Amino acid sequence: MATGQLFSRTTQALFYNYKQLPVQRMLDFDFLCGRETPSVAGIINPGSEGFQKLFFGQEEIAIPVHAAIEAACAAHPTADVFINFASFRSAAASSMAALKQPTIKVVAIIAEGVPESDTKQLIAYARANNKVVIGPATVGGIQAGAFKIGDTAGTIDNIIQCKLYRPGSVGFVSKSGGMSNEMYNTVARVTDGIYEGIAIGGDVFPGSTLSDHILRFNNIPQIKMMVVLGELGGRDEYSLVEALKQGKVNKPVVAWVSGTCARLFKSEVQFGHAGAKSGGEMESAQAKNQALMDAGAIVPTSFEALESAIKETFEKLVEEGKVSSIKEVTPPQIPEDLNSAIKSGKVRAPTHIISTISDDRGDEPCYAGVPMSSIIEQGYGVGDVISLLWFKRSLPRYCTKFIEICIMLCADHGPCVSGAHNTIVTARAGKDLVSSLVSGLLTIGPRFGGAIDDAARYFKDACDRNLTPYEFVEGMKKKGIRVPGIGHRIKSRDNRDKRVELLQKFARSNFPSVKYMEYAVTVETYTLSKANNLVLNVDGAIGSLFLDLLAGSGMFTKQEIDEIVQIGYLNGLFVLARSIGLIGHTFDQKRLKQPLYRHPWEDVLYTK
Ligand code: Q5B
Repeated sequence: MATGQLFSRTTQALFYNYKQLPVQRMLDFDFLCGRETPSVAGIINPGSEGFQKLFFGQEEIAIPVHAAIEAACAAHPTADVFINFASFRSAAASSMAALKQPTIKVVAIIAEGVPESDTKQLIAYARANNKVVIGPATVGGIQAGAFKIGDTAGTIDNIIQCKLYRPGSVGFVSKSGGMSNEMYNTVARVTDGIYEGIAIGGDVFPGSTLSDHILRFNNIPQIKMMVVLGELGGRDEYSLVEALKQGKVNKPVVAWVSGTCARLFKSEVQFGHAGAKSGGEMESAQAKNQALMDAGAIVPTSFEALESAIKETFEKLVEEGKVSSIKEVTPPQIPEDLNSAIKSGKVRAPTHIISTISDDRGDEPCYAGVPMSSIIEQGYGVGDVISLLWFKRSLPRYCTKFIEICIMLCADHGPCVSGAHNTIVTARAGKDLVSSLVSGLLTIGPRFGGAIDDAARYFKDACDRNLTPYEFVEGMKKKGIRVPGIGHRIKSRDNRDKRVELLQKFARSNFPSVKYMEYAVTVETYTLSKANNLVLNVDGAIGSLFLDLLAGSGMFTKQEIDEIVQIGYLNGLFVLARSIGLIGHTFDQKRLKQPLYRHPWEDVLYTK
């Protein structure tokens, strides 16, 4: 194991297996300590690359993300700490890969439950190559005012309370990460604070031992005394006993081995950590405390007395002039995250989007306030869903049935119409479903399926103004506008559009009034007097009938009807309906394995 200092104010780490919170906590600690560079140089997220945005104080920074350990080490050759947040299944392999990198000096393994045989191999490799493993099953460690591993020391509030943003004179090592938080607090209360604290982890075979760190602390001039918190089980504390006996430690060591209560139990007790079980007498807390005391450590009579033992030891050092007084600094305030500030009611922030038709935040999604379970249980149809999401209300059944009829009748009109043709050509060019679908949808407009809104606008205006069909059609002609919803390329007086007839039939028997549709029919009668193909087409039929639905259902105010017509909701019916057919044409072409479409030369008039 390396001797002396592991970390400094310029130490940088590579963080393996990205977890947002511990990385952000490291960066917040950096800011608190006034570090100039972030302590996380790079993130390794197996298989993905790029950048991860995080905060360094108030500033947002982009930390590089690497797909592999080797690439990360090559990109950040000065980052010598590897913080491994992999699961217990992959921690050993990734830790070994990191140890094998020449740039990595320290590997901290957070996972609990790493197989002991794997840990032993890591330990052997690290010792042979003069590297340090902290953990497994550790929260990590901290050098006050300089560098922190992951979640060590908990929240920013705790770090500030424990004065970990600036160095003190105490080196601390424990097995337990949870207890190290407690001890940082105790040490801060009765001394000038922590210089470095390490939790070695509670496994039977820790990557580095209590004595490894005590011997290292002994070589760090800024550390004036050491505190050790061991626990029952295992024999780790005895290597410290040996080091003390051999005179390898010349600074005061205050030690306590917890778990003295194990004797109160009749059978063997397993505490929280894998290694914390009362084995033979030698592994008991009492035996280890006694051995440490015999070897020269300052051992209190109970855990409660540990605080005063630390206090007395520190005060003695002060009296002896071995500790120089620390210059207190006020740490900067960490800007609070917007989300937590909003949650606690401290700030308000404007939203960027307003939405009124659906909400997925509760137990189940709601459409216009109607929960999904009601929609299914009460047998709603597509027409009901459309009325909730488009019109924000439940419409009477005859209205939603009419919407469904429109969808069914307009779902497809064969392969030769503009939309289907485009979709077929696109699908045959090898494009995907969405591309093929939208290429067909993009043909919808005033000449193809997209005249419903304009038909409704013009028929409404003319009918509301009581224009005769003659006044209306000739007035439009004067303006150079063809009446939307009138005329068809293949349908005529003698070859009526069945869809129009079906819609009219349904409306005549179900709608309270078909005033607008009847008006459109009188317009058709007039235009048919000019040419056979100037029939009321499907756009005109839907446009005029929807006016009747809006006006006759009693579900819409006059202003709402005007708004619906003015915004233009009704082409949506054709877009929605025809998507069904266009998707079908895409699948059809793919199923038939049709090759690239090329239009025949013979079908083009080449002219100058
Ligand atoms: N006049 C209709 O050309 C026509 C008038 C008008 C009032 C009008 C031509 C045309 C495309 C229409 C069409 C599709 C052939 C709607 C849909 C979905 C689809 C599609 C699919 C599916 C007319 C002669 C006289 C003149 C004009 C007057 C003309 N148009 N008056 N309103 N609209 N349009 N839309 O015969 O007094 O004599 O001077 O083809 O098909 O999109 O199946 O494909 O489901 O997929 O050359 O169904 O416009 O007429 O120009 O000689 O005019 O009629 O003012 O009056 P013509 P012209 P006057 S369904």
